[in-house]
Amino acid sequence: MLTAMQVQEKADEIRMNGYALLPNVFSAEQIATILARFDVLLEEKRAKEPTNRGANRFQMHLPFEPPFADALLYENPDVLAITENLFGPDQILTYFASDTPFPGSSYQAVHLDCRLPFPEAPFGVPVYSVVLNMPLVDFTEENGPLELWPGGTHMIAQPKDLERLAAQMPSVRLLPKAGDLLLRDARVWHRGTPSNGSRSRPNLALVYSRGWFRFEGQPYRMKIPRATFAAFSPRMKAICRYCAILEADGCISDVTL
Ligand SMILES: O=C(O)CCC(=O)C(=O)O
Repeated sequence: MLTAMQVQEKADEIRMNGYALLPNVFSAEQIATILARFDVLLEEKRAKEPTNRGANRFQMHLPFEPPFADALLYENPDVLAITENLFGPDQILTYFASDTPFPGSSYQAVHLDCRLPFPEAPFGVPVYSVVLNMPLVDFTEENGPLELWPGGTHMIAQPKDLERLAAQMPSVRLLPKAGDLLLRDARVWHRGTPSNGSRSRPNLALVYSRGWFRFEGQPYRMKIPRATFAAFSPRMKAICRYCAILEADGCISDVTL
């Protein structure tokens, strides 16, 4: 567990730089179990659907079930302490998915993961949405690491010529290890890079936001099995209040608290 001072430091890193790393959260055994199941699901998807994030790159929603739905991931005390420091007590979890380049993938366009509440304003507002990434393999220079533009891109208006500006600004290619967690402000400019690795490079993604923030144009809703939701802590139930409940018969219901 992080100390109160460490939580403050990590939250401030996100405020200032746009991201922070939490090293060694998951063991090699836990990662191996998650990766084995992940590879099966993604191969099934690849066999029946075209790529949905450019050449040899897949976005895939994850079922809220083991081994993915592990409280160490979705209710991680350090992560929630950091997001609570950033957001205040009211936060929501609305996204549980993954991004995976395969060898032969190319550069993505530089992008933000959420819209800006005041797009016309020349300056940013405090952090309101954070992506939690969980690499399932070590990121290396070869396997298409995530490239970020830290140092303030989350705090400015979204320029029309994002790609041109990004080319003039310093970026970092993050190389977290499998088992580490990455927290990044959803506004930070970023892109996936080309992979020449020996296998795919899965990166799980969860999104936590202030209670009032909504992603637009997302028909997708996280579905949590009824029994899993019933076993949640009161805090986690509130965090998941905009998710859907997956009933035993496959029907979907709204959450009632
Ligand atoms: O490469 C990654 O892990 C993230 C990719 C990404 O930003 C996206 O697909 O929107």
